[in-house]
Amino acid sequence: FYTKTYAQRAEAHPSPAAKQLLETIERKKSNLCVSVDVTRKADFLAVIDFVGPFVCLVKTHIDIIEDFDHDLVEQLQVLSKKHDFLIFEDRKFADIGNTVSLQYSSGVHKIASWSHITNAHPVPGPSVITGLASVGKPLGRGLLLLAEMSTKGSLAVGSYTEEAVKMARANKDFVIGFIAQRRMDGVGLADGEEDADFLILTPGVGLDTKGDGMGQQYRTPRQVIVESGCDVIIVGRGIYGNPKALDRDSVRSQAERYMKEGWNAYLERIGKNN
Ligand code: UP6
Repeated sequence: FYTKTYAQRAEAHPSPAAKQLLETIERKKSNLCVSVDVTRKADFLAVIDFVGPFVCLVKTHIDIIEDFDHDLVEQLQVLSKKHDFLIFEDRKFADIGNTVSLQYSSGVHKIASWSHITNAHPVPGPSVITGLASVGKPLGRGLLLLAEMSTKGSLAVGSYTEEAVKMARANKDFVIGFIAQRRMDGVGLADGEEDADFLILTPGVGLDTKGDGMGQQYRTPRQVIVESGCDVIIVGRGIYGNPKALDRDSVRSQAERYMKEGWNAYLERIGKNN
């Protein structure tokens, strides 16, 4: 799948959530996902409105918002339609099936009702997928497994990563891909087994710094898309900077800059660079 276009993959993809994301990427010519990790509702909605034209996906951590209310979700959905992007709640579920199904469907945030995509740590085993699928599959949602992490000293390596990929292949009716640092095609594949087209969404992307002093490690869009074969770059602070000093023009120009870097890297990867 490394050299296939997003459009070719969209056409062939069996999952409605993956197809929707691939089609959005192709339509907007953007493989950029912005991670909006700010704690005030007004800032959250402002950043999303600024970056909206440049992204295929907006990633949220809904539980960090101090003044969360139902109106926030409604406005997020309005922005998603206005700017044509999907929503990914980065909840990183990691409990038994019954608990994650409740965390996903209920509580204050009711994530499944508005988030097209969410993710889970594979650490509990396949039951975490079964629990989330019981809620999300009927709604046409998709799940990403955290096969690797961007942080220094991550334990999600080696056989853990390989088992995560096998778990995904056994549940490809709901798992659409991975949070990972590289393509997973062929990882842990049995003899004669056919691989699935898993999407690779990659955090730890920044053009101006190598880390954040708290374990985060950054690579460039080109390293991620061309050298490691990932499909979507996830950028947070590299785009919105200091949430206490949000500046519309600078947020927009950074988003545009990352969008262009990500798209040019993709064109290079599929051999269409001039
Ligand atoms: N994230 C990572 N690394 C992972 C998984 N998730 O950084 O392996 C998430 C973080 C944050 C975003 O929770 O929301 O991606 C990265 O933000 P940054 O670009 O500001 O570092």
